[in-house]
Amino acid sequence: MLYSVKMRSSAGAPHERGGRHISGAERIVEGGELEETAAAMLRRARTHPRGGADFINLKIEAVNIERVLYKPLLPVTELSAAGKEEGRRIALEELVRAGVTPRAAKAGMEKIAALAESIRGAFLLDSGSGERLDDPEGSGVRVSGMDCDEAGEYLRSLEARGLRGEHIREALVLASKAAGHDGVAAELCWSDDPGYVTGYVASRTFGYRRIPVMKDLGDPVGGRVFFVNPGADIAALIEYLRRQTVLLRLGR
Ligand code: WAQ
Ligand code: MG
Repeated sequence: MLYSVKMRSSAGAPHERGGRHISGAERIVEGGELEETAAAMLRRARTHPRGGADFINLKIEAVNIERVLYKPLLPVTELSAAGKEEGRRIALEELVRAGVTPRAAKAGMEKIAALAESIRGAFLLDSGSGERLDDPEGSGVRVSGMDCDEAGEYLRSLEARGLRGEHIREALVLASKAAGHDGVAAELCWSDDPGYVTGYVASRTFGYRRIPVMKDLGDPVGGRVFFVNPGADIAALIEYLRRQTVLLRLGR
């Protein structure tokens, strides 16, 4: 039996009553891993760099195994950039190489760069025109319902290359799920953690292309953009990103 385990934590009040978001996490695990997984999430909520949580919501649901899709984890490539300007220039080049028009790539970059504070989800932009496709007043599309299968093998392969930590694991799983949908041409992302300046461009064709600097150290604003192929069924894509359970595997 597989279970989805989701945690979200906040300070001051629960999220729905205006509390400040502290951290969130989700995993899909076997029954035997439930306790360990839940304990690790509680620890994370209580000792997060953004502060300790006053409210922790932990939700555990059985997953219908017949509805699970399996997709490949994207291969990871590390690019180099000396600073934020170079990082962003490289990201634009990578997006264009993945089939996004220069105009849409620029629009996506500006969407994130113009945020006064981070929003919860990802912008969906047309990969040709750069027009926003999700609710223009909304806080973006939140991707959920994914984890990696055979996590040990996957983690060891990344760690062997010096790539460790929750940021990479979570971002690679999210990017791999999104790239597994035919409607997604590419993704642009950088972290909202003030101390974490790394970002990436991901696509099915070129994989997860890691860019070491995408913003200034201390900047608490990050974001995500999915560039959507013209003609894609937007409602179906949003449903896939939000709710379809996807397990990511090495190489297949
Ligand atoms: N679905 C959609 N958008 C999301 C989600 C989600 N589940 N989680 C976060 N976002 C959006 C939201 O706007 C955040 O502000 C923004 O993305 C950044 O989220 O070393 O840490 O979780 O290879 O801060 C990338 C580099 C790290 C990792 C990304 O993103 C590496 C990161 P964060
Ligand atoms: Mg973050």
